[in-house]
Amino acid sequence: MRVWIVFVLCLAGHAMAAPTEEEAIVDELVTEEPVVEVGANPVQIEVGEFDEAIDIGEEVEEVAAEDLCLNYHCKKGKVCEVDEGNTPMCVCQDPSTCPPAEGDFEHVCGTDNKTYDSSCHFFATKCTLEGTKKGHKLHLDYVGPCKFIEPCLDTELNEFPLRMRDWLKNVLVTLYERDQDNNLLTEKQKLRVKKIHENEKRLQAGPHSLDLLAHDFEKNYNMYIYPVHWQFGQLDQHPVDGYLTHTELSPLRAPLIPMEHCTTRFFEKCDADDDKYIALEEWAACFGLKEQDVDKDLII
Ligand SMILES: [Ca+2]
Ligand SMILES: [Ca+2]
Repeated sequence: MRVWIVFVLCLAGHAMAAPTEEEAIVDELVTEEPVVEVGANPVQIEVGEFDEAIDIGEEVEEVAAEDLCLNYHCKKGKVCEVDEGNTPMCVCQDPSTCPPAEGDFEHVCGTDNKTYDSSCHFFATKCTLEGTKKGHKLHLDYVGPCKFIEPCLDTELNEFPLRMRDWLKNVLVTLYERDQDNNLLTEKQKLRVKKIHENEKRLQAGPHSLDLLAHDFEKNYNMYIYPVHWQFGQLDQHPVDGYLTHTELSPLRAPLIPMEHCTTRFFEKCDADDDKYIALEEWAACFGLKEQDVDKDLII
């Protein structure tokens, strides 16, 4: 997952707008559900054995607590702690324990329009608001300090999918061309992209007028079907359920917003039924695919 995101964003820098942020930030954006890994082996402590040597006992318990937390993953904003019964659990991280940001590039802007030092600070703060209305509404909006983002005009909004579709296709083709040793794509994915790559009618990557992009979409519509599905599959990971949450969309959305001022409006519009999830059907429609071309089996 991480490899493609970093790569895709590198391309985003070239194809869609200005250079992008460090990969570390993007990695942070991928939220993991809490999972206890199979095979975690809790260390049993006989407290009585250390009654007479309290100092040593504390040390041993500390080590044991670390061990118990070793394979216990918490989602962003939480850290593992061991309770009195030696059970590891996820608790909210104190934002002050986050590593200090090394520069502006680590800052993130929340949907509350506040700049947070880093995504760690953001998620730790969000965790402390869990269960409240404010916490429920708070999301990481974009990478970088909060800034004025010009309103997206209707005409600009219509142009956005034209460029985004072309960009997705080019990202895939570039991944394919560079994939000799890296395994950036699976064999099944390669087979799909091979067809696009070998198609002589393919519009080569580069700056194209909107008219040309629109014309190409009409003429070579079939070439765009797979890239749109591919992108959905890359994002639909936590969990894989055919719906994108705000968090799942973040790795694509958050770095794009400061460069593309229509990003927010575009993805808001994608959620046509306004249930806060973008279903595959909604996603495909958003990119102009016909209903009959939406195919879950293309997510490979
Ligand atoms: Ca999902
Ligand atoms: Ca929806």
